[in-house]
Amino acid sequence: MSFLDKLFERSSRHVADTTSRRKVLARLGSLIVAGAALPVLLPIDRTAKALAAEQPKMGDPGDPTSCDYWRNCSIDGFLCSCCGGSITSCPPGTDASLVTWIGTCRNPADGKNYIISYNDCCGKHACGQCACSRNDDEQPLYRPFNNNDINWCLGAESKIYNCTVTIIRGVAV
Ligand code: ABN
Repeated sequence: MSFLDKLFERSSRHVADTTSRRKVLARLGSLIVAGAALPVLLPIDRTAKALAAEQPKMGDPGDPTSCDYWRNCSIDGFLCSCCGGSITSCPPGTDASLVTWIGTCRNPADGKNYIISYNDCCGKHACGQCACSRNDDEQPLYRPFNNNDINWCLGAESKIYNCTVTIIRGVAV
């Protein structure tokens, strides 16, 4: 075989090797897998998404500093929105308890029942503002798992109760 024949054969084989359908598909597959993994692996700030999920789609009517506000249907405590925090965030210097009282409240804007957790904020003396005691579906204290007159900070690092936030956990079905 002449030198030129060999050269052409080798370069044709190289082109065939690197552009085969199988290779192109394999590369395409790798790109798709890598593309799907990127949003999971990168440190993307998802706070906005979490907050959007936390807000009921059809509105959130009422005054969050009032005991009559719909999310407060089963609360027993001081509203953090009157204590330097908000309905969903603890005041500076306090941390939310992980164990909580759970209630189900009807949002008048869309007529749906939402599961609400009443997390106590712990670490500073009792706020003393906007004391609310609505207690829908509450049971007497001798049934402690169905009673909300409990300091949930007892399960937190600091046992000192400051106020309570009301966080939407989902729609009740
Ligand atoms: N969960 C609110 C609370 C805190 C301390 C004592 C009673 C109720």
